Amino acid sequence: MNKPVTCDIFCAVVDNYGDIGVCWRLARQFAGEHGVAVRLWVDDLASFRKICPEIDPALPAQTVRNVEIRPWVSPFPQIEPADLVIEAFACKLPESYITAMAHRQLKPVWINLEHLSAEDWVEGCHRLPSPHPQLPLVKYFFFPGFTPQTGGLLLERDLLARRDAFRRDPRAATAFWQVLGVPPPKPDETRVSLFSYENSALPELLAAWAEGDKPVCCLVPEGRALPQVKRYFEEVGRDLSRRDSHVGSNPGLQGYSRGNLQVRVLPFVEQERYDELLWACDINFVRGEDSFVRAQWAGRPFVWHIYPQLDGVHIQKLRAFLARYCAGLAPDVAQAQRVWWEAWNGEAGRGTEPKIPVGEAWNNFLAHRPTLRQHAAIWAQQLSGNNLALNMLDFFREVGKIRAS
Ligand code: TRH
Repeated sequence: MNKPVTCDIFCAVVDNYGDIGVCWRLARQFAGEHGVAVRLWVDDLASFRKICPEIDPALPAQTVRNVEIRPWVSPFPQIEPADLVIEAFACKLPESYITAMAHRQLKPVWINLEHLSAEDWVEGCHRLPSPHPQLPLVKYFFFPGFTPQTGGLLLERDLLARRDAFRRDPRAATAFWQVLGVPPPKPDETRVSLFSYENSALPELLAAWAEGDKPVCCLVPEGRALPQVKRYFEEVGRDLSRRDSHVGSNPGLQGYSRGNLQVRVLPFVEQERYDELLWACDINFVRGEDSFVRAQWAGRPFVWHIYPQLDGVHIQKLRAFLARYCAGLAPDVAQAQRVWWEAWNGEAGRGTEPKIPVGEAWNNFLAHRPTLRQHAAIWAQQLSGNNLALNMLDFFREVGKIRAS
């Protein structure tokens, strides 16, 4: 079989939106670009609805963008397994489904899609087989990543062309801001989108923006960083929400201001629209996994708030990415990038970089904006040659040949 005709993707939502964000993107790409009949099994349709408002969590089955969406319930229904089975982030398939896979005459290609990491060991583990201890089945580990020896990154066929068309046409951004109810940027303003977890560096950064000599407009999607933003403005005592509550076409939009800082609270937008926000901003703050990748496709300077892990291993992952990302940069630019990213991730002064105040780290980073912008565009272009969905389909073909021989 050259191409899978059917594909089951299993997604357990551990927390936040990254698990479903990645699975939904992959499902849409297989269905829309490769004509695969995809069933997406999700254990939390309410979280799914946040990034795709068309989802009705009450339905036992629904088709959205050519993907069949099914709630992952227990007991799991008796169904014929697909040609390609994707277990996202080791979410553990239902036992009855695994048994049914073993009963298929031509066994499905079973892939465990792993989390993204820039660490070196990923290359050695990508595509490794793990035979089932009892059943005639093999599960393969598939690692996304940043080098040709990894599975690459999720990238829609037309994304970069759509991004460039959006940027070429000034009316596109104007229309986008209008729909969100946000005024277009002032000429000397820095416009940032801020999607992060709770972050101890945030109040200091807001203060630096407010006290800075150039206007900053910060767009904060509803979510985990927002209570901290609100607290900051409560403490400094300026809430714009009452006098500024009827902005553009989005009457509920909240805003705050102090000094040179304007903050606008954005509703969580549909996943496809989130890209436009990244394209339209000068600098993007992103987090987790999927928004981190999308900021790279946006080809603009960005800042990553990595998903914090209790044992601190996330810092190794952060540094592994920084090492790759900064490789082509002049030493002073690389240092400004590293110091600022470490400060944003609560690591100021703990690594090899000097400890400096958050505002200073930001200003040094900002001072290199033209170079970082150029670098971000080149980086996106370089990464775009290694496409995760295409690699998975190639892998299916290769494993298929082994199964048939
Ligand atoms: O939400 P995240 O923090 O998700 C994850 C999960 O916590 C997961 O368990 C963890 O393993 C992983 O991080 C590392 O961040 P992420 O990955 O960026 O996912 C957010 C998704 O939400 C992404 O698909 C973009 C989408 N999104 C929208 O659709 N609209 C929006 O307005 C915004 C801000 C985001």
